[in-house]
Amino acid sequence: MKENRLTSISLEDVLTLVKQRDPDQPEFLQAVHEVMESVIPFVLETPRYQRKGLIERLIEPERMLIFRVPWEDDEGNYRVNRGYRVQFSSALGPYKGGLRFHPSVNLSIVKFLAFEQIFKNSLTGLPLGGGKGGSDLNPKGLSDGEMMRFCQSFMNELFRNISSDKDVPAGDIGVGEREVGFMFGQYKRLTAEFTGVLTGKGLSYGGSKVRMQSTGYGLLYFVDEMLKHHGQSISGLRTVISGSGNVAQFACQKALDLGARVVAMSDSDGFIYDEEGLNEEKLNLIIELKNERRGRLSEAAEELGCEYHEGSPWSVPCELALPCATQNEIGENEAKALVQNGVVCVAEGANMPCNDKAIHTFRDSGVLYGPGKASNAGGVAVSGLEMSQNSERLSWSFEDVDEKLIHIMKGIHNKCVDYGGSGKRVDYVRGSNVAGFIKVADAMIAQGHV
Ligand code: NDP
Ligand code: 2IT
Repeated sequence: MKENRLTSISLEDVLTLVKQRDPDQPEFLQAVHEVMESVIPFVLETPRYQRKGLIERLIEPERMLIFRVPWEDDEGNYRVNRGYRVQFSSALGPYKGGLRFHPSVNLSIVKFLAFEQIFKNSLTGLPLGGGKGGSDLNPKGLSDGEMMRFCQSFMNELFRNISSDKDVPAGDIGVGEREVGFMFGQYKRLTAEFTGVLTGKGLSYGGSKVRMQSTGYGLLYFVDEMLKHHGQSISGLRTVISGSGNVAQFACQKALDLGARVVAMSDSDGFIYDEEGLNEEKLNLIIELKNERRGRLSEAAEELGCEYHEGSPWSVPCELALPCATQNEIGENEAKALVQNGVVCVAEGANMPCNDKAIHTFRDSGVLYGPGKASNAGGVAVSGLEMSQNSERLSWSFEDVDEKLIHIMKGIHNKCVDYGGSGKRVDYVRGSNVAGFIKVADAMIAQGHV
C-alpha cells in the first residue's frame, strides 16, 4: 500500500489503510472489518468491482462536519457540547440516518454508524444515501426547556448542511419525537420553509404512521422470516430484549403479538426479569415510565411485579435474543453464555451490538444470526416512506405503511438468501453485506470518479 492507495485488494490491506488514516477509531475499524470480511472475497470473484478506487472511496466519508453547540442550562450555566454529522455516501440518494445524543458519541462512533447506514439503506431498496450524526450531550435529567435550547443551538449550525434533498436526519439513541420536534421547529424558523428535512416527526406535522413502531416491528418481521425459512416458529420462544427505549419497546410489542414469551428487558443500569413473561399491560407501564416519566427500570420493578438485577441481561436463558440497546453489548463471553443456554436466534435491533468474536461464536455454533443492517432496517425504511409522503403532501394509513414495511423486510430477507443462502443455514452476514454493497458499487461506478 502507498499514499492511501491499495496496491492489492485484501482485507489486511484495507484494514491497514483505515488504521493508518484513523488509528484512534476502533468502532469505525470494527464496522469496516465486518463489512469487508464479506465484501472482499466477493470483489475478488467479480472483476467489475476491482477497479475505479471503489474500496478506497467507499471507506472515506464524502464530508464530515464537527461543530460547537453552546447552550444554557436551567441554572444559567453556559454549557458547550460537540455536534457531528458524517455525510458518508450519496451514491443512492440524499444522506439519510439518525442523530444520537449520548455522552459516548465521538467521531469513531458516528463514522461506524454512518458506514453501516450506507449498506442498510441500500438493502431497503429505497433511494437513500448514508449518514449519521449526533452529540456527546448527556440527555439524562435535562428539563424540556434545556433540551429545547440544546436542539435549537444544534440546528443553528446544522441547518446550513441539510435539506430534504441533501441530508435528512432522524432519531437514534437519546433522540426521539420530542427532540425531532424541537429541531424541526428551529429548522423551519431559520429557513422559513416547511419541508420534510427530518423524519420521525410527530403525526400532526408530517410524521408517518408506523415510524415510531417501525424498527421494532421490522425486527420481528425479519425474525419471523428467518425462523420460517429454517422451518421454525417464533411462537412460544423465550425471549430476552436488551434496552427499553424506542426499538426495544416496539420489538417487545410485536414479539408479544407473535406469541413470544419476553422474560427480560433492560436499561443501562440493569434488567427486569419476569418468568411468566411480560404482557401488554406491563409493557405499557414500561413505555410510560421511559417516555413520559423518563425513569429507571429499577424504580418500576416492584410496580411491574418483576425481579430486578443489575448488569446486562445476557445471562438469562433464552431461545431468542434481541439486542436493542447499543454497540458491543454482546462480546465473546455473553455470546458463549447465550449459546450454552440454548439460544436459537440472535437478531440485532441495535447497530453493531455483537462484536466480531460474538458473531463468530454464533456462526460456529449454528445459531441463526441477523445482523443489524438487515434486521433493524425497518426504521430507516419507514423514514424513507415518510419522505415520500412529505414530497407528495399526503399521509398514508397505518395499514398501508405497515404492509409496505412487511414487504420491505421480506425483500431484505430475500436478498440475504440470494447472496448468503447456499449452506444449510443462511449466512445473513455475507448475504446482507454483499447485497447492500452491489447496489452502492454499481451506482458509484455509473456516477464516475466523485
Ligand atoms: P433509545 O434512546 O430510545 O433507547 C436506548 C436504550 O438502550 C435505553 O434503554 C438505554 O438505557 C439503553 N442504552 C443506551 N446506551 C446504553 C449503554 N451504553 N449500555 C447499556 N444500555 C444502553 O434509543 P433507540 O431505541 O432508538 O436505539 C437503540 C439502538 O437501536 C441503537 O443502537 C440505535 O442505533 C439502534 N437503532 C435505532 C433506530 C431507530 O429508529 N430509533 C433504527 C435502527 C437502529 P438508558 O435509558 O439507561 O440510557
Ligand atoms: O440506525 C438507524 O437506522 C436509525 N437510527 C434510523 C435512521 C433514520 O433515518 O430513520
